[in-house]
Amino acid sequence: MNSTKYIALNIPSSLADSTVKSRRSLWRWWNQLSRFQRSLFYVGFTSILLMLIYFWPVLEQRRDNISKIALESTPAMQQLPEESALKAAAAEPFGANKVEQQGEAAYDAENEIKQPAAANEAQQVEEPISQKAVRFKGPKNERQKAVAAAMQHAWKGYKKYAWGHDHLKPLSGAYHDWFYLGLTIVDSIDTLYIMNLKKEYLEAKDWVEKSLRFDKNRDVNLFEVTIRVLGGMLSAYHLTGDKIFLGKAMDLGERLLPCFDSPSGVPFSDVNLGNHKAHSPKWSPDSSTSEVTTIQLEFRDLTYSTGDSRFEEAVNKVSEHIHVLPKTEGLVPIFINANTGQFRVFSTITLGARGDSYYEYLLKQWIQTGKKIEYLREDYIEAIQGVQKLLVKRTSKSGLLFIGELQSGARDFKPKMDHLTCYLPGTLALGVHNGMPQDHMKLAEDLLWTCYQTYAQTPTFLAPEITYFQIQDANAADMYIKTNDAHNLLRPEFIESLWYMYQFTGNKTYQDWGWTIFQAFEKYTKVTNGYTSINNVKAPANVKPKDMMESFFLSETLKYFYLLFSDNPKLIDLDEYVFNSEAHPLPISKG
Ligand code: DMJ
Repeated sequence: MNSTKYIALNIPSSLADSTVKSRRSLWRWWNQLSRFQRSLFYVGFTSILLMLIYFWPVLEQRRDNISKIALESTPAMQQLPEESALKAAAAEPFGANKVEQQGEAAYDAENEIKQPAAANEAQQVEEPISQKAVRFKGPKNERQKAVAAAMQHAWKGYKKYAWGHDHLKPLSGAYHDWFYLGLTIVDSIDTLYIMNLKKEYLEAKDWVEKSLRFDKNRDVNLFEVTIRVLGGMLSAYHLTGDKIFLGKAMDLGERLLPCFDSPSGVPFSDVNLGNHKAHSPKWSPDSSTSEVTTIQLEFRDLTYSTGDSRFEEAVNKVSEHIHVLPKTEGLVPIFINANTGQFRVFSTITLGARGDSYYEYLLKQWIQTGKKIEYLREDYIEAIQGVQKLLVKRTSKSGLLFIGELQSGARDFKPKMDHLTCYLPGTLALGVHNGMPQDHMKLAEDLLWTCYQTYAQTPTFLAPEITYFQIQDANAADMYIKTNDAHNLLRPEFIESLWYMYQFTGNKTYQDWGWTIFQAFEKYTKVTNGYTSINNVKAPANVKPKDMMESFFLSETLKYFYLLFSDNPKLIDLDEYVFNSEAHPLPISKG
């Protein structure tokens, strides 16, 4: 039998009485009003009702905005993006709401392949006129597919064990932080986009949007953060057209500016992003020469992109200052003091660590600014002459050309070459393409061959960090590797040079060299959860993994492999873009 149960409530009679009483008194009050008074009431009530209906959408909008601002000012968590949302977004074509610019769209147009029409014209109108998305269609051949798969493998391990941190430690399944800025993500974004890895790209973008914060009480290195983070954000902005990246670049640029408040204008090496205090490195009163001269492309691009002239002014001042300092045949010592603005006497001259990208950015700044700043061209030409005169030597046995170092204030020559120096053939080829002296190409080809030998002559087919060359004994081997220099950090410089040389010569041998080296990376550095630096390229049976995957492996090494293996010579057009020192492409000024 159904039975309904009730609970008895005893309402105090005083309360019940008072409710009834107040209703009655309201009715009595209404009845006592005159007809005129009641009409006035009706008019007032109806007007309020009409106003409410009219202004309701405005009130709603304001309420939305307030909650949005509140959300934005809530500290973001290191969160992984929603899988389902990302999958749905990844199904959309890149740049569907943007105007195509070049990249593969231009290549397909030349080759009469039809592109789907750009969708959603209404949204196109809202895009800034100067900013168009470049569209990439993904790997086209087996080698490119293998590189894209390597990128996905590296990304997967990073996502699983180091998400939001700077670097992955792939063996221990842990992470490493340096600046606490998610370096691997910000460095990878344009590579993911160029490879058309949509899901991964959207994961990265989502993290940047929700979790990348610069208001941290942390010291960072101006150069490293500029080439990796500022460069990464700017190139992502230029390729995708997404203003999220520009907003981040502006915020960061502002926080880096205090570095330039030194007595000489030469920047201090470090700055606290939270309290904006800049200072020299803890271990020395000096900044590295390559560091203070390898920030110009990025800061200038920030000015071009925002219209705020402070960024370009700061770095122009540095370049102009260094231009007038005394040098050795155009070559610079590797340390400079931010207070005095002078080079450290007796410091080494090298195209390797701490010197390398000074020479690279002389040329690239000249290209970026539309070949208008004459002193940059002159300084570059003088420096390459200085390299040929003072640093280039050949081995006794096979005549291999290499670039050594001058130590003790340009007095002692050391037949030692860092792998970092192998960026030079690419830069020389880029220079010749832009009208620099033709004999630079011969130097580029000879040095490229030697760099290739630093790979080919090890049993792993991977180059060591540093190689020594034999210049006194014609019977001894051309090169030797000291035990402490036998590590390989997954660096990009040689692959970078192969790409430039292939771009400007069309010689497919360079692709084949690259492919052999890519396979060596696969064999000796690939592990279950990513790729690892190794300690010994001389011991194939035990390469001694270092348990570290640097962000430049994804930003540079894999990107240059992918570009090198492309069938499309204009996948990224070197007449439109100049690559920064971390492989982030930035537009060349046409103004
Ligand atoms: C990168 O961070 C940059 O290429 C830098 O200019 C030099 N070293 C590493 C890669 O080897």
